[in-house]
Amino acid sequence: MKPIIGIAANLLADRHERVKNPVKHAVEQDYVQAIRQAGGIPVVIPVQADCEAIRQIAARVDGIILIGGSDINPVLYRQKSSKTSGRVYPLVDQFYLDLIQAADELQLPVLGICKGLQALNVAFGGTLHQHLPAHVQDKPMQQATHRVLLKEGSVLEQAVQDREILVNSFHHQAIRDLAAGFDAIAFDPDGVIEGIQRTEPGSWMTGVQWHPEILARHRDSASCALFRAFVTRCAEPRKPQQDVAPEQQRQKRRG
Ligand SMILES: [Mn+2]
Repeated sequence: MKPIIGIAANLLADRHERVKNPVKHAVEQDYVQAIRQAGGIPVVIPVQADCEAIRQIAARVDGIILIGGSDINPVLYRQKSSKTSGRVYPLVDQFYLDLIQAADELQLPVLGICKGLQALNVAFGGTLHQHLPAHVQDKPMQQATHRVLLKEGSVLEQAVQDREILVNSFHHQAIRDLAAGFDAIAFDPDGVIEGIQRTEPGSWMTGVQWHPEILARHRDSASCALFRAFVTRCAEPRKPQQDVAPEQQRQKRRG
């Protein structure tokens, strides 16, 4: 059986919508395609606020992708908003954080892309640079222009079998303080963190600051390898949750 991969949606207001509700729960086609190409079955998870519902959804998928989107509300990493910060969507931010918490409890693999990487860092106590202007390339998004060095032995290095790759770059924020329990595994030549992975045994949470889903559409081998590594991990059986199960059983008996 192929693993089912939940893709967290963004909220999008459709300016051309004249009749129906203009607010859409949106996922770019490239994420859907990249998962299918890598051997997974994509499902879109709409933005929602009910933690328990999010937990139940997480329990029914084999992995989660957190996709690119708007800036994360700086309040969530204990900073005031600077003038260069973009528009924030607190409902989407909380949805990402709730999904990460559920994934952590269920030992569900998570791939965080761009905002997804930033959300992983913030969820575990890290902070962000609110504006790093040099990381938005002029070239089209499908063009890899940005040199990134990969840490030896990391998830990324093992997936792509190389210490250095070329990626695209479309972010104006980046990790400042790395969250505890995470390793920085990819850097640009100036030392900006471009990739992270969680160090906790049994957990697979990896984030990249670039957009591999766009490069994967153009058959970029490193990007395809990253999605394959994630989907392959999602297909593996997870350890049974010995410490959670008895409490759930008690609740069942009570209820
Ligand atoms: Mn970059």
